[in-house]
Amino acid sequence: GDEKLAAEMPFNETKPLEYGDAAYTPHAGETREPPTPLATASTSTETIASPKLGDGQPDIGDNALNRPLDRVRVDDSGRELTTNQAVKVGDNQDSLKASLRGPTLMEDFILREKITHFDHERIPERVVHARGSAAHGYFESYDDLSAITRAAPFAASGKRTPVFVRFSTVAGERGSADTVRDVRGFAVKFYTDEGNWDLVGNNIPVFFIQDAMKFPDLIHSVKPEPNNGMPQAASAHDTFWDFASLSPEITHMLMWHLSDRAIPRSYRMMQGFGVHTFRLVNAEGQAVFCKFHWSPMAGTHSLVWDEAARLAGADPDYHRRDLWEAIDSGQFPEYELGLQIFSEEQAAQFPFDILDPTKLVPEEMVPVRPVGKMVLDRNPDNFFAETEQVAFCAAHVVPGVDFSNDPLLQGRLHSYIDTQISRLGGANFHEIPINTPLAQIHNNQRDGMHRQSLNRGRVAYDPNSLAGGCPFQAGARGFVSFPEPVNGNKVRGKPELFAEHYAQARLFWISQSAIEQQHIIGGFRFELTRVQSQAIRRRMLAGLVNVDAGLAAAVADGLGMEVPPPLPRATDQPPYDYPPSPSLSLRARPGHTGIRTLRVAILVALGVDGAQVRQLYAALLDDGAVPRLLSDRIGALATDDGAPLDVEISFETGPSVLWDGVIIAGAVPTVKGAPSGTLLHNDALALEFLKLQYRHDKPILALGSGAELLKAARIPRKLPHGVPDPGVIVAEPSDAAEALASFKAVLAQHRIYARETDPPRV
Ligand code: HDE
Repeated sequence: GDEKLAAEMPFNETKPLEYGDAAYTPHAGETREPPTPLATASTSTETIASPKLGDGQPDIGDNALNRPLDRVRVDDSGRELTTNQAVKVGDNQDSLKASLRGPTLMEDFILREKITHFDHERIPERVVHARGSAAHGYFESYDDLSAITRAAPFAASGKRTPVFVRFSTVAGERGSADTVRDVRGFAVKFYTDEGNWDLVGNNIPVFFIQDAMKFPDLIHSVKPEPNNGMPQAASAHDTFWDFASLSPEITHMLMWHLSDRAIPRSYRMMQGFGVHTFRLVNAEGQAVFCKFHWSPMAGTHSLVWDEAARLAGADPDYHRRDLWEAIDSGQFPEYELGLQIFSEEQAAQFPFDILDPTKLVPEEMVPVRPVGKMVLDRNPDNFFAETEQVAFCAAHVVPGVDFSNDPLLQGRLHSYIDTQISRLGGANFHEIPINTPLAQIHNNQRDGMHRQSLNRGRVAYDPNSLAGGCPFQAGARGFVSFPEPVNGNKVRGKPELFAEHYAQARLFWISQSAIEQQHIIGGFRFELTRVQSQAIRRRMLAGLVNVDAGLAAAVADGLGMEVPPPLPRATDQPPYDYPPSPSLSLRARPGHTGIRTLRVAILVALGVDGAQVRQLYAALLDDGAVPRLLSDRIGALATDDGAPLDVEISFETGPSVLWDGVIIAGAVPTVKGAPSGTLLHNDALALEFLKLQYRHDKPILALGSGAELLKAARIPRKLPHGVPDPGVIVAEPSDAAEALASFKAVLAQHRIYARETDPPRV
């Protein structure tokens, strides 16, 4: 079967065997015409002469750009080494020399080609969002939404559209750590039947500034300071907070940025937002306003700050690895797309301006309607070719989606294409395979750096008669901008409601649980402690007074400062008094995936109860969790029942922060040479492991003599206010099954925040 098929197919064609249809084709209710297969394409190019002298249209049976990525996949297995001209290379170890000890010859084109290519391997990194990780998948519409929008992905219930999604941090350079405090990018490229639509969003629904004019200043302030290049991937420095304290419009965003939203547990466990108000337009030209929301099926979960900081050292690729491994193991990340839809008339009633990207539309004012789900089911083949070269552009929309006049969005419409031209080396970046639409491209654009398509015929202009007028204008089938009436004087300025900067910051604050509020206070304390200028700290505190007096007092206390008088407000209008919005708390979305993909360390040592460990391990695997055996060193570990355990990871390579929970296995002191009783209690790494599991609010299960290790690590069994800690579970080996069930229930909740004290007890 497969072997025969492989032998008959052109070499690169064997790649889809790895992925099957998933290589590019969505199924289940898909309505897209698949691109012309390679075979037909090559016949049509060979047999149909180019109609050079214009008796009709050039045959464009296949657009070379529109085939699936298979056409550029390369697999070296079983092949001989060649140069880039496909000349076979006999010796890849030695350069060509004039005698063995003589100088290298200029003639050595093989050496020169290899080194030259190497010299040019890097391209400029993205000026923001340089660090990212991506995956392929599909979007599936729940319903036919054609009454609301003619956008192709929503044309039918069950319709699937392929997507490529890139998650990112904003401030850090390409090699920076994943777990830093930052906004996360959430950029989705839909390869729709009607061209590419890029929904280039973030994991926070509001932004730092209100106008594109300020973006370079914002970014210059948060990036490493230009004199010494420090700090990397961090907002905790004077220039950022200087800018922030002088830009009160930033206040709402800061509340999110200092919250646990900025340290997600996983890209699979954070929301995404289109941020700006967009328009959806149906085939009759009727428009509504829309805000886009992505919500993860795995729930919204975050790290705690001390853990995030340690993770940056323990595994700088933490989020990249997490995404890759989840997809690799078949636990596909899923997100539901929701729309908040409202009319011009509704918008006019809101106490904020819908064109202001520092404001959100509370779900209590406009509910979120779930309209489809996105599944990420395939890792990229090649990080550079796909994740690095993918070019998202906020201006890439398809018929049915349109912009609003949000002045931040308007600036973005220019920026993205412009930046790709320098980053990807020219105007033909749309021909790079990952950027190429699946729909056909036909226009009179020609030439430029690295042009790949072989546009046929002598006509590259419009109007023409020599090519029968092709390509034709599509008229109403094409993109038609919503005919919004515009009237007024040219001005530089802002609408009045833009001047109110605190009401929604307060809305966010009062909608958080007590522990979330504590974390925000901790975030401000950390960042402002790093700030050296007293004046900046004071200005920031003065702004916070306008959000909440208690917040300002708590942060001031952390900095050993007095609360200053409030910053003067920019408008005389009294701020709108929003009721709390429970959906703004991370706890609003616990998720429905149980303990799937969560990583559980099982601590073992010589003398451990082997049979019990094997049972625990199997039970966790069954539930889709990722159990691993940990000890002071790896390798075979003798057990009482004769069958050795295979210890997979040591404390030094698998420190506590890499695990979502821990099980301490009990001892059965019948193994020859094993210490009797407590295992690992002399190992400071094991004790530290437990302390950090506790400090980072993770569940701990101790079986049998494992309880002794808890004691040695001084782990309290009770919460600060005296009730038993549901996440410190101690049981006799005979009750292991019941204890494991309690452990799993707590693990599915991720953290026992009620443990936290300031400073920490453990
Ligand atoms: Fe971006 N942004 N941005 N941004 N942005 C870029 O484009 C820009 C903004 C976002 O994974 C750049 O290809 C301006 C808001 C994401 O490749 C650049 C302004 C939101 C990504 C750029 C904004 C975003 C980018 C850098 C204010 C959330 C990464 C490299 C007017 C809605 C996409 C590139 C990826 C990337 C400009 C504000 C999201 C320079 C001028 C608001 C997720 O074009």
